[in-house]
Order: sequence, then structure tokens, then C-alpha cells
Amino acid sequence: MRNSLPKPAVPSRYFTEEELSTFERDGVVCARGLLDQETIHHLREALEDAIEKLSILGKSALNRESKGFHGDIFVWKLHDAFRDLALFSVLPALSHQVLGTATINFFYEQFFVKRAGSPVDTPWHQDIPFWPVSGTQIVSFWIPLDPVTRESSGLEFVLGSQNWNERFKAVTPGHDAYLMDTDLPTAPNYAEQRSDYDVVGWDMDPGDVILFGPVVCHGSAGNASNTIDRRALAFRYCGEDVRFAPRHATMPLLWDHGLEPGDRLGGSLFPQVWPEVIEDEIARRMAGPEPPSQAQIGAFMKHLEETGFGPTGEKRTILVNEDD
Ligand SMILES: O=C(O)CCC(=O)C(=O)O
Repeated sequence: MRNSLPKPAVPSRYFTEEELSTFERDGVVCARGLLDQETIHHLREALEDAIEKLSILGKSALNRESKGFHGDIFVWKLHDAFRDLALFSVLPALSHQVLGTATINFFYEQFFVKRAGSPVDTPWHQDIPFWPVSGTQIVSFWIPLDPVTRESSGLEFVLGSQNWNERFKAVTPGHDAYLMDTDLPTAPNYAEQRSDYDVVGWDMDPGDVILFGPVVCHGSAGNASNTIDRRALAFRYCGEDVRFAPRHATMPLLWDHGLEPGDRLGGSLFPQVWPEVIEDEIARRMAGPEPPSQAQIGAFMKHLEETGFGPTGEKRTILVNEDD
């Protein structure tokens, strides 16, 4: 039977040769005008709606409401505008252009909203230690929905750090204790070491996008602007060398996925998006929002209990937001 779902959109602009070689050299590139203003406008509305209706993980662990920070992950499972951007926008074709593998899967997305004046920083980190996967073929698109400068929490990078062998603790805005529970060292604050490292950020307008890989070190300060919110999304895609590799203190997966360690990402949680979606993988999601699985929530809570991070454990739980 023919797949009746939309094909990935054809970008009005692909990455240029120069942008691709900058990405190769630096581990990151800022591409101007990659997304159109209609998409940005639509995403702003969808994001405000998603902030109103956070997932259990957003509500209980990622949000810092009282400090003007909102965060959530796997928003596409609940909100259609995020689903459509993930599966049917220009991002799959652009990911294919960069990664070059025959198939591309959607990994997940995340939002980072720092309201005007929010003091919440994003500590310097690499992404790969945060993820329950192995492999190298992962790209993230960082998509600001407001104009950003360094003052209003523009994301900054250490150029070339994608080639470092050292790995640092996974740290998210709010310094999550569970995710930091590894033997890895904490990354230095590279913003304070500008004379020793190539620390670079960009003033960006909505429509500009930063493309970066899974190892390059990055972070951002709080939003020191009194007037401008800093709303940003990160959409992540992977190629064929990425495997499921669950470990303690990595991002919890609260949806059933049926993957065993070593499996290539795929199925309903990490659907194929290039050369096209597979109807079976996303049929349930196309029929309506998919809340997380109670069984997965239960398993994660049990893991938190066993490792001392649960509600009665001696270590601070990630499921209790101290600020609220
Ligand atoms: O927006 C931010 O401050 C953090 C973004 C980030 O760390 C990421 O997308 O990996």
C-alpha cells in the first residue's frame, strides 16, 4: 500500500558548501535564514501552548517556573506543530544533506525558554553524555524564536571541541542532580576562558539556525535582557550508526520503544523521517497525542528509588522541582 503521509518538505535553501565545511571544521555553524517566518510564527504559538501543557517530565523536572525558565522534551508526542516540524518539515532533508546516510531518524526535540530577566544559565556541556545512545551521526538544529544576542542568552560554543576525547557530566539548565550522577568531570565555564579557547556565539534573528554535533561543548548564560524573552527549540536527528545504549543517569525515555541495547534507533519513539516516514511507525501519533507510558514512568521511578533519587531517597530527586 502506498504511504499516504506527506513527504519531507523540500528546503527553499540547503546548507552551502561553505557552511558544511565550517560545520566539519568547527563542529558548529550558524546558518542564516534557514527557516521561513511563517514557520517561526506558527512555532511561537505552539510553544506557548506547550508551556501551558507541559509533559510530566517537563512539569516535574525540567521546568524552573519561579526563575522564568521553561523546558520540556519529546514535545512532538503531544503537540502537533512540533510533530509536523519533526517529521514533515525541511529538517529531515537538511539532516540528510549533512549526515549523508540513506535513512535518517528523528531523535527528539527539546525547548529552552528563558523569559526576559531569567537568571537560569545552561552550564557548559556536551550532549552525548546526556543521551542513552552511542554513535556519531547526530545533528541538532538550535532554533531561536526571538532575536538573540549574548546578553539575551545566545548559545555559545567552543570551536573545534567536537574533536576532544574528554567527556563531561551531563548538565541541564537547573543543574539536575540525577543527570550529573556520573564519574565524568564537570565542564569548565568556557565563557570565562575566552582568551584560551575559541568561544563563539552569534547574534541571531528568528529564521537563523545553529547546526551542531553531539560532542561540541556549548552553553549559555541567563537572559540579562529586561524586555526580550529567549525562546529556543532544539530538534535532533540521527543517521545509521546511532544505537540504543541505555546507561544510568541519561535522559529518561518515558514512551514504549521496544528497543534492546545495540538496536538502531527506529520505531514509534524514533521514527524514520528520510527518505520518508513509515506509516506503521507513526500511525498512533498521527491519530492523536500520545501521552507517556505508565509502565515506563513506573520503571523510571523505580530506578530513581533504587539509585537514591526517588521521593524517599537521600539524593535530590529529579521528579521534585525544588523551585516550585
Ligand atoms: O538553549 C540552551 O540554552 C541550551 C541548548 C542546548 O544545550 C542544546 O540544544 O543542546
